[in-house]
Amino acid sequence: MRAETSQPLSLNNVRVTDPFWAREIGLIRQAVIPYQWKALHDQIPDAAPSWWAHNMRAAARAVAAKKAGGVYVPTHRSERIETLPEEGKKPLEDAFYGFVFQDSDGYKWLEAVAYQLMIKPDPVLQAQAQEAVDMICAAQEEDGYLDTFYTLTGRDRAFTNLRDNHELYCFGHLTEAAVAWHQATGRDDLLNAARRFAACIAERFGPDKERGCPGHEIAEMALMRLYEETGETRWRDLSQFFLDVRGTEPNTFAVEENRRRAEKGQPELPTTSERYQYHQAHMPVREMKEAVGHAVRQMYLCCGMADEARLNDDPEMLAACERLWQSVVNEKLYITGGVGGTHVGEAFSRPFDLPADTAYSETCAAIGLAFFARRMLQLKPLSDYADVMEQALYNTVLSGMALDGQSFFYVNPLEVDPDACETDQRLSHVKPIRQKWFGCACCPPNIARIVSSLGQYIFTQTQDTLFFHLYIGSDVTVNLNGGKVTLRMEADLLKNGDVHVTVLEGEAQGTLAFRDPAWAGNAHVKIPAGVKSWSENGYLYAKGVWKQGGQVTIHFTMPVKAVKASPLVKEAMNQVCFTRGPLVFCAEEADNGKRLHLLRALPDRVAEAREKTVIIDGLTLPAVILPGRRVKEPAKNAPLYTPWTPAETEDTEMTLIPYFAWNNRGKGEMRVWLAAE
Ligand code: FUB
Ligand code: ZN
Repeated sequence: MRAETSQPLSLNNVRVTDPFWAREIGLIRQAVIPYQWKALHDQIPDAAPSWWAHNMRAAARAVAAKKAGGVYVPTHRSERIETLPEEGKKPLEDAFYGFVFQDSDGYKWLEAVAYQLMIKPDPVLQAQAQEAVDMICAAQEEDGYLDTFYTLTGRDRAFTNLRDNHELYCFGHLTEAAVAWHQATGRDDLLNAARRFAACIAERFGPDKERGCPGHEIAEMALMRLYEETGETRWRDLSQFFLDVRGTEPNTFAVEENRRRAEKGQPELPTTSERYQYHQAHMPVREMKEAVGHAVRQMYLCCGMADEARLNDDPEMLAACERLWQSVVNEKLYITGGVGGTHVGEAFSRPFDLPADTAYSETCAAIGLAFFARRMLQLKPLSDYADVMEQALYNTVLSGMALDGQSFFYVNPLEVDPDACETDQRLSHVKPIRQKWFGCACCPPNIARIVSSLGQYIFTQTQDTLFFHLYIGSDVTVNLNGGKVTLRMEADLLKNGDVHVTVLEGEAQGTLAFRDPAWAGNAHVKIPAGVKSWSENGYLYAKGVWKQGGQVTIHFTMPVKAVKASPLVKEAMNQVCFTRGPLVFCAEEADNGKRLHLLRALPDRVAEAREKTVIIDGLTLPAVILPGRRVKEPAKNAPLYTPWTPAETEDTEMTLIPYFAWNNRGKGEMRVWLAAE
């Protein structure tokens, strides 16, 4: 028998009280969700339109016309990934606009709302979400099909381009939203819509039916979630089918592509491994060793694989997950918890290729990594997984959103020079300021859903054990071995490493397991008398009877640290990054002037670091002051090359702020890696 796996807690049972994260969750509720609702309705001035509400309403009209017995003739048929109104012309009421996966923006919004409703009921917000649910349900075709792109551009071509056209991706996001909505409200309207679409998909694809799998993964984990919510094993089996058919011969994407080529009278093409790496379809998933291709796709695939390993008790799949995890964290992870070293294909690059200025590091990819880490934690409580989850959450996930929640980064580089971004085509993917919205707006609503569901990353539990994976202040109610207790965790890692856990009420016999973070120095731990404790895999286990007043106190030392990358990371050679606890710091022009590359950090003197606070956008944040040097600027018209002499430097002090907070004081340079002297 394998060890028991753990489960995230219902958000009804976790109330995040952490000074920093409670604000973030509240910001999502008060600012981001209303803002995104406007975006879905194209009401943000000067921002790229979303087309979400437009497409849903148009599809609902098409569906109504079909139901009324009419024949719906699309005003324009399209195979394109993105369709836009003809220049200078008014958008057609019944045409699909935007990217083929536009439906998913609203599904993600709805999922975030559902989590927020679990945290705190709100009839007004729920009514708004119900409006979205009704719009979605109205766009569902009679046979369960639900994808506005094909409904509006030619339903006869549905499921013929799984590789590029994202209908299984939209299905996945619909299902994730539907489960969350069901859990939040008890309503099964959206859940039934998801089940009907799932049934429509299962009618066509499966072991004895057509072979096919999603070109952009997510349906795999969504189906597993649908199975967990409904107990209907057919969804688990469909997920497993999608996982196991991927990358097997004949490659389903090659079959599709060749069919399309044949329709156009073009010759068949052989499958190329490189072409299919982008979709992780270059080999069977159980044989995979290296994270490759489009980073979000790879991370979402890993999530589906980890769910399959857990729900089918599948050691072969678990081993594949572990290999992919090692590939990411040992060779392809930015220190900011981001992944995806190249904008070409929004993809993982080769091992150790982690450029700072041309980085892609899409916000969604870091979110996908956090999803994967949580799933690995469910399978095995190893602190390494939680370390990476925390690294992604505190750095790249947060950097994806401005402190006021009204603008967003898609790409999260570790070095920015605005002049270069604005003039150099090689950096055209790097935006020097956060954007109000995007034509391809996958990231902003993804931030909303992960931050709103943070409680499911802080804790997981088995029947006996409550795991504290993240030290984020929260009140949590949990049932251990039949006894119910409410615990209060007080923590504020932006300030210090002190953690107090107190039993507020109830009594239970069981185990509390506290992660020992990789960033922590020696921990001082106090547990109640009579509680037995031991350490295992980076967790401190404390087993005993937990009753009112019982307390655990942990003090993690959290000094500022100087960190270097493996010498195999060419881009970070002789450079240093400063961290404190889970936070990665960066230098910004606002504090340190222009030409940040002239700064020389002094890692040997890191003990002299002084902590201070800065107020950015009304928020008090930790900052660090470090001794450093600055290379003197050359005289005007100095020659480009001169005989070598040591650089002339002068003493300076560098002020560093948390990476996630950069670019909240206007446009300016930023660097995470600083030249080390
Ligand atoms: O394809 C859907 C989403 O759009 C991906 O996850 C992002 O990387 C962006 O390409
Ligand atoms: Zn994204």
